[in-house]
Amino acid sequence: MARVGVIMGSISDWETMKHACSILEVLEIPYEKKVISAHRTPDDMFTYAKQARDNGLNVIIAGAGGAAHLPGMVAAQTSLPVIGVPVQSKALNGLDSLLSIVQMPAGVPTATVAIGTSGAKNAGLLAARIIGAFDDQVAEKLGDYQGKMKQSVNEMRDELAE
Ligand code: RP5
Repeated sequence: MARVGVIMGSISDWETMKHACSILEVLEIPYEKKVISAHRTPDDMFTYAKQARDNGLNVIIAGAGGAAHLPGMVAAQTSLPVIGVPVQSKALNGLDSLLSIVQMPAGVPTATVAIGTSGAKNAGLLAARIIGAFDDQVAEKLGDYQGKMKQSVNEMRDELAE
C-alpha cells in the first residue's frame, strides 16, 4: 500500500516530479503517482486530499508550476504533512511557483522545497525523513543514503588530491 502520494498539476510536471519518485524507489518506500490539477480538476483534488489518510498515505508530495495552488489547497483539506515542489515555469523560471507555494497563511503548513529537480529530490528525502522518524527500516535506508553521499565526497577529495 502506498505511503507517499506524489501528485502533480500536469503531465508536464513529470520531468521534475520523477526525481521525487526515484528517491522513494531507492529508499524502498511505496508510493503512488497521479496527475491532479487544482484548477482543471478541483473536485478530484478535494476528494484525493480528504481520502488520503484513510487510503493509508503518510505524506503527500505535490508539485505544480505557475499559479501553483495544488500543494496549499491539498494541505487545507488534510491533516497529513504536505510537501510542495515548485516546478520551474517557462514564463518566470519558477519564482511564481515558489511564491505561490511558500506564502501560506498561518494555520495551513505546507513544507516548501527548492525550485525544480533539487527540490523534487529533497521532497522525496523529506518525506522519507518524516516516515523514518517512526520507522526504523526507513531510517536505516536513509542512513545508507547519507553514507553513500559522504563516500562520493571523499572520492571527490581523492580525485582533487591526485
Ligand atoms: C500547472 O500549470 C501545472 O502544475 C503545470 O506546471 C502548469 C502548466 O501546465 P500545462 O499547461 O503544461 O498542462 O497547473
